[in-house]
Amino acid sequence: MIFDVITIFPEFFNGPFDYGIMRRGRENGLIEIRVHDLRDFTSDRHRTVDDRPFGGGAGMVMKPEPLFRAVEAVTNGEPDLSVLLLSPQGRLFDQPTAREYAEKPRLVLICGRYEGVDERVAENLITDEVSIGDYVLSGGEIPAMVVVDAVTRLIPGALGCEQSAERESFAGGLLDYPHYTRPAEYRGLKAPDVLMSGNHSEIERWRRHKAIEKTLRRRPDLIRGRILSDDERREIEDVLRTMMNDE
Ligand code: 4HQ
Repeated sequence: MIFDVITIFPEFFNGPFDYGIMRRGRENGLIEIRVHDLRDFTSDRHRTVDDRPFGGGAGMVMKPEPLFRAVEAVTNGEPDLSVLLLSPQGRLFDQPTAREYAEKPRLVLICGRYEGVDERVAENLITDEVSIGDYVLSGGEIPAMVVVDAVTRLIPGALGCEQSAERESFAGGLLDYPHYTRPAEYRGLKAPDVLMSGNHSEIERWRRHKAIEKTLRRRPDLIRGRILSDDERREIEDVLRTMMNDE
């Protein structure tokens, strides 16, 4: 998978991809991250990428010409490419979206700054406008890194065989179960006995119970938004019953 990142701060990307799964993915040739300086696609002496908004108001807007030229240059006219714009106005980036992107051979990511890009870019150059969450950041660079990271770990071979990309939170649409390691008791705080029992089906049941319980408490929206099988419905009722009895 090739990631083309277009930014006015290319140095921002020195470092974050040099560790762990992303470093290994780059070394193995599973991914390649190409960072492009938007100012290289300007044609004036000052390498201008922004201008004042039509209609007035605060802040600056990213000019269309450098963005169009940058995308055309890095994609070389290759058709059917996904060109992502990171912006709080975008569709929320979630695990299903990451899975969809992991199937593609190439992704172009445009990092906005200032008040954002000229709407003609959003409407005619970009294929997907993507938000990483409902908060305001100073630019699209960190969101682009988030997308590259989440997509990379879903590319077959990117994780060690001992790990599973989708065992973690959200894979089954639930939060992760709680994890414990040695010592079995620390400052009087005990790890659950069941995890030391060696009974693997009991451990499975306990973990699933805890994952459902944590999801019901913290992110009931994840459960409400799901189609449930009869088995899942029974399981959730079971967890709710134990929660009621314990409180
Ligand atoms: N920004 N998810 C404003 C974001 C953002 C987000 C990026 C700040 C774009 C113009 N991007 N610039 N949240 O807050 O993706």
